[in-house]
Amino acid sequence: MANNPAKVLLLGPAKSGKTTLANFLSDAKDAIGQYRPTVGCRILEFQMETLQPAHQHSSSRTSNNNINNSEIQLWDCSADRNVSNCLPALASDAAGVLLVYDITADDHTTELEELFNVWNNYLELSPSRYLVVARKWGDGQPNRKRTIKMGSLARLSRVEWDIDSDSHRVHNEFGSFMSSVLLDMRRKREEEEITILKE
Ligand SMILES: Nc1nc2c(ncn2[C@@H]2O[C@H](COP(=O)(O)OP(=O)(O)OP(=O)(O)O)[C@@H](O)[C@H]2O)c(=O)[nH]1
Ligand SMILES: [Mg+2]
Repeated sequence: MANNPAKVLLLGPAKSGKTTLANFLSDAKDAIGQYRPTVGCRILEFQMETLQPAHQHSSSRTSNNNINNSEIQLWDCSADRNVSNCLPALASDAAGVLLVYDITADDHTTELEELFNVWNNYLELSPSRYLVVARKWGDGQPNRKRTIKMGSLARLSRVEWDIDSDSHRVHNEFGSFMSSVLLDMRRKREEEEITILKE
């Protein structure tokens, strides 16, 4: 039975590079272009290879990892505050979240933390389903205050992604994140099935 696509939200302040990143990850043409603020939400669907361990009830003690072709749905959300009116609908059934900010922007980590605190109420996801993505491009220098302003984001995994100069690593790290999200989803589904069977 085919699984539904894994829905991943891209959230973050305006001009943090969400759309550029979404285009890059989904292999959309012209990933980097002129700035056009996103209105509402764009959905990009694509397939990617993810690593899934063999079924956990397998009798084999060696870990046979399977390469799966997984359906991913990126929801590239506008930073516009009007979007928060539709927050419950956007948050519904999300499997993972990329929290994106521009590493050179002074105020972005504060904004990102505020966004996280608001969305997290609706999402009810474990910290492993989030990835904080510090976007880098050109020769902009990181905001020096960023480490002391991570606040509640500090307990989430964080990566620095420059798609211009390190595209291979970005793809690999996104693949690892999605593999762990999909594994966690599968575990949760199996736990739910066991609970139903016990009832
Ligand atoms: N060269 C380069 N420029 C980038 C990159 N990411 C973002 N930019 C620049 O930053 C601008 C804004 O990026 P977007 O991806 O549109 O930002 P956004 O977060 O989607 O913005 P909103 O839709 O307003 O929330 C782009 O048009 C580019 O000029 C990148 O990886 N490389
Ligand atoms: Mg955008």
